[in-house]
Amino acid sequence: MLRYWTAGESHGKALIALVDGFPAGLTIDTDAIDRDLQLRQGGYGRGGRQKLETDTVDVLSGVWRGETLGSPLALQVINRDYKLERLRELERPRPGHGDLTGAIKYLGTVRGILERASARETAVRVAAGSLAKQLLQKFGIETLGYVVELGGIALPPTPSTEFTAARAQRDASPIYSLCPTGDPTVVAAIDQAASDGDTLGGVLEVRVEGLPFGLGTHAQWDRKLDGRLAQAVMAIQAIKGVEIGLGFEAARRPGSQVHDPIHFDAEHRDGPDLGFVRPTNHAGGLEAGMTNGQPLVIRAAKKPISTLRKPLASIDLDTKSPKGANYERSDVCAVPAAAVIVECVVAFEIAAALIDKFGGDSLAEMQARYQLFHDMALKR
Ligand code: EPS
Repeated sequence: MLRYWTAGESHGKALIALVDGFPAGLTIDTDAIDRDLQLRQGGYGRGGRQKLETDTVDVLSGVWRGETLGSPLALQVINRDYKLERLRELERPRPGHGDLTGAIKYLGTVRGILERASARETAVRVAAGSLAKQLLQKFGIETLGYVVELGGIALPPTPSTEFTAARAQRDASPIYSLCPTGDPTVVAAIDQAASDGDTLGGVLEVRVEGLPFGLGTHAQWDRKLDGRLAQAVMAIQAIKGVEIGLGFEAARRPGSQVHDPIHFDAEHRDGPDLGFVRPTNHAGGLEAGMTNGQPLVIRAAKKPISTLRKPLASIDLDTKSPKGANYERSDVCAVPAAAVIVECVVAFEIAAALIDKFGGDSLAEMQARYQLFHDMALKR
């Protein structure tokens, strides 16, 4: 069973991800993890913090001579802007952040809540997910997250771009979209929001290719892969909605316009769909909580960051009198970063499902069992 937890405050000494159940025998490429960490720090609309930080991963345990041992991996990202002990308390909670609710729930300070609620914690979720991506690549599974809408402006992905080219296009876009013609309009909208003291949200899409049949199961609710993915994505800071395939649009169409017909094409026998080709992929690669040989397509809605330079109405927690919410240094827009984060948490859940199906002690055993299943499935 592959799982992880994180620890750390936004301005504490470091962030840690403890990854448990990762198979032995994978040579870790820490440079590739660092590239994802840098991508998470980027994207147009980021604030001053990212100029202070240069996020890199330090693998503290679970490896010998660069290879995983099957024992827990502790992944660390240092906070250069460590200043937690010197930071002041906030008296005027920010609407939309955890400030008010957390301070009441824990009968404590706003600072004690916001430091952990901050999306800075996603740095180590990216480290864990980026590691998971390296396992997926051993099985020919590739993942890509990109922005499809920002500040209400649609950014339809350029159709049918091959995966490596699409990744290069995403990385070259200032807002991590696959729609170069839309980027300048969105950049201007972010500039406008910045000068208005406002913030912007958006929609992220993640596509996963090369998935075999049968990750996840129909047999029990908490092992359905769609449910696990939704939980992982929804648990990212500021995410307010998740949809798979057609998502909410499926509710508006008759069944004949929703479900993906099944054909057979012997020429496709070598592909992940084993020749069971589907002319459409409205299901987004999942049927009954299991992968169906099609690419996975999942989207997430991210609300605008709740720290506004032009503050929203709030109160002073001590006097209860009306006051504008506190302003803390923040970002105008972290939607591009969220594309990387959603990609990484999705990759982690898929790696967990892959281990559920093919075992998790060692990479070599997983690969042998994967091949055995593939050969048996071809006889079905
Ligand atoms: C973040 C670092 C934070 C914020 C942002 C995410 O830096 P600081 O608060 O020191 O400026 O930019 O935090 C939030 C969006 C939030 O809700 O708290 C990061 O590294 O991603």
